[in-house]
Amino acid sequence: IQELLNKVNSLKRKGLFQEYGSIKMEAPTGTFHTCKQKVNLSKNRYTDVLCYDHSRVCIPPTEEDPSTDYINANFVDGYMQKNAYISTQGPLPRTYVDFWRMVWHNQTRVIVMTTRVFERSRSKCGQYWPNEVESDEQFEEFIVYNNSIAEGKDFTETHLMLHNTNTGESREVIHLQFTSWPDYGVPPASPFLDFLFKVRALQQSATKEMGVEWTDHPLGPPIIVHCSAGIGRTGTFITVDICLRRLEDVGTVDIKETVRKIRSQRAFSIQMPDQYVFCHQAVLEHAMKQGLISSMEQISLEDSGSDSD
Ligand code: PTR
Ligand code: PTR
Repeated sequence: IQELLNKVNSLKRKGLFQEYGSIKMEAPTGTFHTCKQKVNLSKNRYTDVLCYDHSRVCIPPTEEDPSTDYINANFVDGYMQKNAYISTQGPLPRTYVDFWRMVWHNQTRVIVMTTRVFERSRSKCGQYWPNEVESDEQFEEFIVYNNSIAEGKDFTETHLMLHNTNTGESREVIHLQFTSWPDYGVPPASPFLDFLFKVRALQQSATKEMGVEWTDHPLGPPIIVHCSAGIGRTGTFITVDICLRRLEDVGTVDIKETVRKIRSQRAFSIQMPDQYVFCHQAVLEHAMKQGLISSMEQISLEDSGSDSD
């Protein structure tokens, strides 16, 4: 971790921007055929945010629409855990049902949302869950109930009940929405870290409740993470989570390799140079809080002198 601090202090913002630039230049590691098929085009929120074929999440086709199993979502590996996450776009009204099918099919218990529904009066994500306590909404074979909402300063925790009318089963799904991430920006590190640890704690208790079926997969079913496009803020969240897990396990961090690996599963993950810099800041902030680096150390990102870019 000391190495990371030295790296940040010597590269500074400018050097990290360059490093991010070199990652961004790398060619895609797979194909994008399914997301470009005519039947699937209207299921993409952004025409330029494509979904790799090799890691895409397939949803079970239904009788009414057997032609496609497509949703703009990819499995992303965690630290020593295959498919720890699903990175996806903010659902569109025409993909709400697909989204809930994906939740059900993958046994997901925790949904992480890092955008608001509207930002600067533009729609960034559909209102795909009932957002009033004790209300419910039906999405074809699913009924989603809102059991409780706890609104904090930086994030909102909503407990949903997902009922599958085909099988008669119900599952609790926790929806965690981070509300302090400004669009075109990065969040404040401390609330972001609190949010991340809240996500982990809820995933852990949900997994414990699930019992034996997950004992050989101790971190549980995939956590679904989305923002608007499912690349910028989503990629940032996953990068920091993976890096901190590795830090906790073996005491080292490799942000560059982590981002490259995530990008090989969810194309374009981490959208802006500032988000790349933020990953470094968040990891260092956590390390300082944990006393892993001396609180006397300074993180200095700005070049001295009059250089202002
Ligand atoms: N997509 C832009 C690019 O290709 O560089 C950058 C961008 C990143 C635009 C994030 C908007 C972003 O955030 P928001 O969804 O909050 O508008
Ligand atoms: N075409 C959009 C743009 O360039 O702005 C795609 C886009 C939108 C990319 C949002 C990234 C975005 O950010 P995030 O993944 O954090 O929602």
